[in-house]
Amino acid sequence: MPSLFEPTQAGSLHLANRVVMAPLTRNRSPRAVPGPLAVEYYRQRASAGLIVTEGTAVSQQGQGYADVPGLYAPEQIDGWRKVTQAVHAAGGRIVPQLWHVGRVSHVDLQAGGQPPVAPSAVVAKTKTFLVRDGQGGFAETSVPRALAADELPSIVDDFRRAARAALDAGFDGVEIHGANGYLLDQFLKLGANHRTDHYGGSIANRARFPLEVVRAVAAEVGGGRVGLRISPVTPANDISDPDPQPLFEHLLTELAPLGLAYVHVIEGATGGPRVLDDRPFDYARLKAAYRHAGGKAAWMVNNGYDRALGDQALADGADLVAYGKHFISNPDLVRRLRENAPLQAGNRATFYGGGAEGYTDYPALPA
Ligand code: 8OZ
Repeated sequence: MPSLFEPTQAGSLHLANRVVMAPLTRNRSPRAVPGPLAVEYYRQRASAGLIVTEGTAVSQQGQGYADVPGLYAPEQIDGWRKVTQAVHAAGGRIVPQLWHVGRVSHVDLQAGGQPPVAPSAVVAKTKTFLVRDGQGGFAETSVPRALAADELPSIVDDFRRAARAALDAGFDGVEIHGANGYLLDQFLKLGANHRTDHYGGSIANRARFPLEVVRAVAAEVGGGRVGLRISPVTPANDISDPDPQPLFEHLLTELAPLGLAYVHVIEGATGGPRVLDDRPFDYARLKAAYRHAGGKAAWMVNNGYDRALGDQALADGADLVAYGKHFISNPDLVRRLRENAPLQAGNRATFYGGGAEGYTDYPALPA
């Protein structure tokens, strides 16, 4: 039986173990530049088989929260280079999560106070987090404007350029954020996509823009360096679809020939229940459809995993297990899982924003 603590290959990525640090928004990058604290934070967690960074905006338009990092300006790339060097020096592997929030944003974060962009002008009933006059707080997302079809190539290009910038910054590859009700998920799902052009309506049309993004990024950096995160049924950020099973089977079937590094699947409600009675989904069937189409990417599972559930997932055929919140408060999570050592609890008050407290001050077990 495969072990969480054995090396494995995911596309072009050689990983020391199967424990992945999931992407975690931490809001500690003023001016979208990751600084010395981020270097320390990621270095401390380098024993993960793979680190997926916090969501990292591919453009200013893709920003939706205060103090989230980017990968579109030279000083951001320089900041990330110090992170990747520290993680590599500690023996780890790291990819950034490339992110465009779409409608989950606020006019205050957009150039010239413009509305955020989305497939359709439908507001998300969710909140974002802003800092105004040094004070952080939640705010309703702004009403978005619908993107014209001829604007989409420039967003595809933002993802492509951010992927190139990621390799320039020393990352081992990239993860594309296709989950949690952000831009790609907004195109996929009927709750946010009311378009009547060839980017809306049928499953093939709704998958068109996400597929264009993944194909462009794979063409830029090689499919074996690209992961895609999806969340077929999450209600996060007010997203919904009446029939996600054929939608995601189509998406992954189309992606099968690209030779991706991994497919990262959030099971159930992000950070919440793994099974939703009103939103059933057959993940094994999705994976079988992908494999049937020739897809060879590592299958990464996420949401609410502990040691026992992780062992079970590998026994059931998963290749990688992504742990989120546990990595916030346990920098040496791999060792703790291996030794069945107690896990430290995290302080929610310091999850989003702030400085070293609750970020780089969780201790590892003594050597
Ligand atoms: C928590 C807070 C803000 C953003 C996601 C990027 O859900 C996020 C996120 C999580 O994917």
